[in-house]
This record gives sequence, C-alpha cells and structure tokens, in this order.
Amino acid sequence: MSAPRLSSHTLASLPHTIAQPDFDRDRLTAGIGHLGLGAFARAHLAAYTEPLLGDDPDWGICGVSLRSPAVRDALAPQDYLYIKAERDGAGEKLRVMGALTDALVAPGDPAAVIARFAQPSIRIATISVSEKGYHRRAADGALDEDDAAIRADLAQPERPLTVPGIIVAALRARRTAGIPPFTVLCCDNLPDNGASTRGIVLRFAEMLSPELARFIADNVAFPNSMVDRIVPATTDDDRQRITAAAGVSDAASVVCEPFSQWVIEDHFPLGRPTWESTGATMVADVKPYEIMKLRLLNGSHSAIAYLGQLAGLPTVADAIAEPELALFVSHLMTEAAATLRMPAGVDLAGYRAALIERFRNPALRHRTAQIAMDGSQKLPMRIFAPALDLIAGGRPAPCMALVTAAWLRFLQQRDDNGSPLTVDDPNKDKLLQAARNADTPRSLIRQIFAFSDVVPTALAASEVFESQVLGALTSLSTSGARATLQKFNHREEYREKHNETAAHRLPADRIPAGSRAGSAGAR
Ligand code: CS2
Repeated sequence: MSAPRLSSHTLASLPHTIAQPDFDRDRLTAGIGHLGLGAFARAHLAAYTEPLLGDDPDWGICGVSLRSPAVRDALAPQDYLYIKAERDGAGEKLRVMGALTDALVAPGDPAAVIARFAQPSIRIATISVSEKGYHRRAADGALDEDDAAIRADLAQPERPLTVPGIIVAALRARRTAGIPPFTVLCCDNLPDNGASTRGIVLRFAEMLSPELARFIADNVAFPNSMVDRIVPATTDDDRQRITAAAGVSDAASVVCEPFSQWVIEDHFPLGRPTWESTGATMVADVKPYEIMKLRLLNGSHSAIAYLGQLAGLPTVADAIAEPELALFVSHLMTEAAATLRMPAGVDLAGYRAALIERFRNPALRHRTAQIAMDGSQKLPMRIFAPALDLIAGGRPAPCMALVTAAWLRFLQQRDDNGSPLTVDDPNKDKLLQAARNADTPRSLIRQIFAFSDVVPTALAASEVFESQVLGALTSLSTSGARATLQKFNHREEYREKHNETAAHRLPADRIPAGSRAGSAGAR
C-alpha cells in the first residue's frame, strides 16, 4: 500500500522522532520572496528562518521557480511542507519544514510574481539560482547583454523570466505604488555576491530606463552574503528512505549535511529576521569569507569533480577516499590559501580540516557529475581568479593549472577508460565545438582560453600559466588522472612543503563565528 502524502492533515501521524513546525502556520505571512526554489534554499534559507517564525510569523517565505513547475507541483499538494534530512556517518535527522507559505512559477505567470513581490509585506527578495541564473559574463561579472533570456526580458519587461528582469519589474511596481523597495539578498556562490547582483540589476534597469536605474542605485540595498551547506540533488533512494521513516511520502524532500554557515552583511533597510539567533553571523564585510569559501571549498569541489569524473569516481566521498586525490586537494588548498587575506580570528587550518571531513561525509551521495556542471560559470571565481592573483604576484599556480587542465580534458567527454562523459553548461555549444576542433593539447588550451567571457584575458595571456596547463593536460591525456596526480603530488616542491601546514595558521583558533555543525533549524 502506498504511503499517504505529507500535508497539514497527515502531520499528526508522523513519528515523534521527526521534528515538526512548532508554530501556527495559519498566522504566517510571506516577508521573504525567494527566487529559485531549489534544494539549496529549502535546506539553507528555510533552516535559518524556520525557528524564528513562532515569534515573528511575518517572515514566511514565498518561493518562486524560474524554470519548471516541478517543485511547486510537488509542494502544493503538501501545503508547502517538506522534510529536510540532515545526514552524516552518525545518522540521519529528519525535520518537517513549514516556512514556505506558497510557491509561484515565473514561466506560467510572470505577472503574478511581480504582483506578489510588489506587496508591502515582502521586505526581502532572496535569490538562489546558481551561478548561471545571473546571466553574467563569468570572467568579468558584467551582465551578458547578448544573452537570449536577457534580450527577451528587455523586449517584454512586464513579463520577465530572469532574475534581473523580475527584480527590476518588481522594484518598478513598488515604486509606482509608493511602496519602499525590498532588500535584495543574493544567496549564491559569487564573489561579492550582493555587489555582483546589484551590478547586473542596475545594468538591466539602465537599458530600460536610466532614471529607474538611478532610483535603484540610490534606494535599494544589496547586502553581500556567504552561504554554505552541501545539498546534493535528492535521489529516489533518499525519497524512499524518508518515506519509510516518516510513514508519509514527500515529493519535495531535501538531503543535506549537518554543517551550515551563513555570513551576512547587515544592511536591511526594511528590517530582517533575527538570523543571528539561528546561527548566522552578521558582519560589516563579508568579502574575505566569500573568497575563502569559493577558493577553498568550491575550488576543491571543482577539482574533485573534474578529476573524479576522469578517474571514474562517481561521488565526492569516493574521490576524497583516494589518497592521491586527497593529497592534491590539500596542495590546492595551500595554493589557494596563499591568495586569501582573512580577518584575525579565522582559523584557516581548522577550516580546511573541517572541509576534508565534510567531503568525506559517507552518508551523502554528492555526485561529481553534479558539481562538474556549469564549469564555465564556476571556474572563473574558484580557479581562474586565484590563479590570476598568484601569477600577477609572480608566483606559479601549478594546482590551479592542473584543475584547469582537468576541466579541459573533461570537455573532451571521455573518461580515462574511454567511457562517455556528459558536459552540461550554458556555454556547452561553443566549448564542445572548440574541444572537437582542437587536434593537440595546446590548441585545446588556446581555443578555450580565447573565450574572454570565461577565461580572464590576463590569465589567458600568461605564458607561465599556459605552460603549466599544457604540462598537466598532456599528462592527463596520455597517462590519465591517477598517474598524473601521483606524479604531481610527489614533486620535489611538495615533498619539502609537507610539514608546512602550520605556516597557514592565522592568529586565532576558530572557524569563523557562526559556523557550526547541525544547529540551523535543527531544534
Ligand atoms: C558545489 C556547491 O555544485 C557545486 O558547484 O561546489 O554547490 C557547494 O556544494 C556549495 O556551495 C556548498 O555550500
């Protein structure tokens, strides 16, 4: 017999071991409009907000899907309830989440999204749409004005489907109605993510009306934030396991690690939930934390993803269990750490060690193929930016070069056993065309490095970097990922550096305040 569906009506039948919303959901109003209702927001933003709703029911979340109705269709019959499963080697903790008030789908009815975001009760517009959802030129962060979706929104600004299109239309509607603008809070892995979002929104607005752009520039806050929680795509196995434990079926479950972190610049003119009381850290300057996370966590993730894909390793945990790959990640972190300037009080050595433990989480099936997606959007900030910092400072960047080479090799769509690999990337057509045209490793590098929207021209022009990438790519092509890592890790310079980790310890003794395992929304 199939299990009944999770909903307000079936909540009472759940085992007591599964936590439930402890506030009156009928009193909720949406104070947050969220663009991008994927698993990440349901496991992160919602987890930090949920515990506050008993005291302050005005901060419910109205979610908007920007592409398909699938998540709305999964949530609507469940009264927008879903189960969050935090998992690690010690076990699994389930919690029914009740912070969502409703969900809209932009492609079905963009006008409804604008109308909703124009309501005075919405005071913050949060966004998690992944890197490609901003339609930015990855190498310099500017709005990609030639992007087809951006052009379509500029042609029909009252029916927008992109992030800048929706934000600008909603801000315009509020202004016309005399309602003060909401704060825009980016929750994606972009450097200076608030400022980046502001740049994109302003450029979009400017192309419609310079006067509107000036209004936004003068009146809308775009605080920066650093978000962190590993949330792999939910699998059928996850759903079956959760159904078996809960006795109800849930088409919108999310599975995540216990760890989470949120560092937020405290600039919310219309107010905000007291996120600091659920574990977020409010600071004046988020940038060092963002760069640390992008270069250490996400940079390592991309390394694991491409090398793992080449070596036939399906998950992050499989990959990090390979000693040579783990050693390489440690070298990569050392190289990246040399580009960071952290405030006193941040223990980078502790942060790095915690990352390796998180990558080892045996209870998450975080697929290397998932992280390998959208490389042209991710590598610029994770790998190319630190590489450029190093090269510009006259230092070599051999680990960054090796990750770049692994990505180029991945674009050839064969792993080390000759099995096919799938490239999923908004720039896929031109990247794969270039990869097919290239008949030597050098020509592959040159063709991809010629895309100035992806690879910063200053990095592409570096002979030192090109020759490091060439060495690594030649080795990956002839000997495969494992042999390349083996050779690379045991180079003289690394043998000398093995005992040097203490040199990267900065003044204090803690991971940045606010980072903690398992507390967000876990009560
Ligand atoms: C990952 C991130 O898929 C990816 O590119 O690197 O989604 C990563 O899991 C999160 O940023 C962790 O906070």
